[in-house]
Amino acid sequence: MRDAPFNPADLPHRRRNALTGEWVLVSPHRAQRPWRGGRETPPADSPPAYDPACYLCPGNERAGGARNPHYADTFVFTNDYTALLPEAPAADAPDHPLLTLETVRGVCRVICFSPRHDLTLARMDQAAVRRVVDVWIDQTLELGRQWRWVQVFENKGALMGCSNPHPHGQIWAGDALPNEPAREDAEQRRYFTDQGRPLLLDYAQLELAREERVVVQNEDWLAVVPFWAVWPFELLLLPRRRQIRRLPELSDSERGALAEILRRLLIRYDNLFQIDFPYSMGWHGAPFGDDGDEATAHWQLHAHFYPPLLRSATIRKFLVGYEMLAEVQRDITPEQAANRLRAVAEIHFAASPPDR
Ligand code: H2U
Ligand code: ZN
Repeated sequence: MRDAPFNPADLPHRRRNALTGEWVLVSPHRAQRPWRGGRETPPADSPPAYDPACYLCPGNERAGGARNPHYADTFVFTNDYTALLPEAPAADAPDHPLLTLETVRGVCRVICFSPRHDLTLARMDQAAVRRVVDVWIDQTLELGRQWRWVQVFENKGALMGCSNPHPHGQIWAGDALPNEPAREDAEQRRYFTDQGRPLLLDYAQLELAREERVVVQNEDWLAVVPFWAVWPFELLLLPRRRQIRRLPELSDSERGALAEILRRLLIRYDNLFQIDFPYSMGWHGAPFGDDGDEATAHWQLHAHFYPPLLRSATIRKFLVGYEMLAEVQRDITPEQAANRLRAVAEIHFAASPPDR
């Protein structure tokens, strides 16, 4: 045993997340362990195309009394329960270094992806997904004029704590740089200083050359289960051709290619366990306010997809115990997860079979 070569597909090891500097414990030998824990209830029947009780459907009333317009494709509004407020007085200087606190200002918005209550991004056609891409870009451009960090994200599925199946995402924009992008900023900057190239542009080339973890690709984008993935079927979506610091820098054809690859990867997600696959996804790009090419030379735009499911539609992964107290851990390797996502079709399982 001692002389056998180390095989990371069989033996415990740790991988370093090059984007955050954090380590993940990988325990592939454990993937076959029996499961006696809880099961999620199987997903309910598909919702109606219009739900009179839904606060996101066209024409309906929201909390606080505002009424949605009869929108035809996308619709953006200020969150009625906003987590950030645009105006706040400056906080007093902390009176003890252990009790540090600062004022934060910002805005929260909700984006309806479609007037149809029963759709998801995976079930929308490419033109409709492209309209969502355009809204993400327009909102990022507008909010980036005022706020340092613009977080575009989608929380999908009851498993992710999403309250409503109506296809929607959110944007929170504020004047602070939050933890995750702050770590990514530091690690990308460090790599750029050492290597002279953006970390994620090098990473995209490396993954395209190795092919082990690539799930989908087109002329402008690739999606991989990252080498350092924590969530079983986590994906990282990256530009492959050139440095793109933020969403608004995408060309028309890169936007179209983005809509195409998004649909393909989300259909694969749904097909994996034949359900509307739950996840949190969101975009990271260079913070605003760091202007000039030099200040953002280390940044590459990317999206993260974090799905909570482990090995079936009903078994979810929890980050608890060792993971809360020591470090995060996964069982199946990222390479095995990429194989499984590559093995499923790119035609949605719910799509009716073609006429013959
Ligand atoms: P989820 O994506 O987590 O389900 O959140 C939907 C958002 O919609 C949530 O942030 C907001 C909630 O505050 N909301 C409104 O803005 N108006 C409403 O009438 C209900 C929910
Ligand atoms: Zn609805």
